[in-house]
Amino acid sequence: MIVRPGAAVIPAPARLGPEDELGAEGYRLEVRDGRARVDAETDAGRFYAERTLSRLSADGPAPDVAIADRPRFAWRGFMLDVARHFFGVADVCRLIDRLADYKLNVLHLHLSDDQGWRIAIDAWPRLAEHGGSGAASGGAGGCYSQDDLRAIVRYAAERHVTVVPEIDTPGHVQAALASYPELGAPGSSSALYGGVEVGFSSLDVHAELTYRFLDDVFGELAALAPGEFLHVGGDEAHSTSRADYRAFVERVRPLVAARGKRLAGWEEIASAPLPGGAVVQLWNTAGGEGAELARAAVEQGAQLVMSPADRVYLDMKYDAGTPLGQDWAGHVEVRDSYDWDPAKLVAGVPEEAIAGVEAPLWTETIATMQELETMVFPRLCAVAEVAWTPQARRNWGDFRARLAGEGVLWDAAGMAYHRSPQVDWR
Ligand code: TNX
Repeated sequence: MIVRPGAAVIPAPARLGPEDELGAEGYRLEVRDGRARVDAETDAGRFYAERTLSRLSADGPAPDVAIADRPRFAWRGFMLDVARHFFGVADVCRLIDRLADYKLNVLHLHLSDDQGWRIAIDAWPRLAEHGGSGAASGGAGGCYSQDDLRAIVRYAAERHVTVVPEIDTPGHVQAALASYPELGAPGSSSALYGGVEVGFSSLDVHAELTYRFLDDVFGELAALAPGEFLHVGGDEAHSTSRADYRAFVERVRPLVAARGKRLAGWEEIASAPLPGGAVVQLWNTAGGEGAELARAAVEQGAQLVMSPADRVYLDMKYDAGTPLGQDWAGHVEVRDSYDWDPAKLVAGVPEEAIAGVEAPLWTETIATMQELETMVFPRLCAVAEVAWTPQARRNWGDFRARLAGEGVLWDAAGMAYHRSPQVDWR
């Protein structure tokens, strides 16, 4: 079967043999003389077959093909930080459409941070009213109503994307402390915060009120987002002692379990005892500590989600000329996002311990949809292929040729993207 060069899909199909199982997300697709036949065991598999077919026929009738395909990893994610800058339901849904194009299946929403609280909680109304009123760098505030979040969850589910809601704890909580000062560690400020520093705020880990608060928040969130996971953050709790951090995680674990959810958290959480079924999200692998924490997580039986900042942090600048973004993890061009193997990232962390890959977009410097798209594309395509396509089938030269074809579609759709010098755009 011949696939025309410009029409090949992203992520590249796995090319299973006839005896390989399709699994929960796989499909077979055969096109002959313009007629398509799909085989799949699940709705998700049929959905991905349709995505492939729609890309194959993006610029005319689909060519004759026979594809047998399934993903390498079960967790193929994108994270949006709506706390530093807020993005409304329509913007998020537009993004979910792109996640579906590239067969990503997790939308992790970073719903709270120092700069903003973005989900209405009935039991604690000032979180939305006051905690949601600001943003980083004097940006406009905003907050999802519970109906808003339900709408996002539903739109995502229709595209086989699961929303993983995150409430960052015990640090990154200034917006909550500004709303309810009694939640703060002694000496906490109760002012709204519009800066971009991290690590200064903390819930009072010794107060019972903190756990009543989190129980209420987790309860309402669990009802809104029916996915398996609740993400409790846990990163950069620089103003919480190690002992207090551990004690805090031990108090939070049963609250998450009581809501029927599995615990997800940033890599720091692996410094505390983890519950069964936990997922630990790696971010700081280049610095060294992340590797230790990754091994600690695996020893405890947790699975890892790989988000190495120097590969997949979509807020990193592409190069020195990128006007937006940060560079603390270096510059990240599209080839950096493509040319790595999650199973080789950390010595002692094998493929079986890896749930998948996720690309976060932190939004300290990103306020509009156009800015967002410029940082996300084309790197998200690279991440999608890392997450979907077996390592042996991945090839930069082939990928960059297919990427040029996506640029044509993005131009037609009026989307913004970074015209990386590493790609021969048409
Ligand atoms: C680190 S990575 C953070 C975020 C920042 C990001 C900026 C992580 C878990 N925490 O609070 O937004 O760097 O790149």
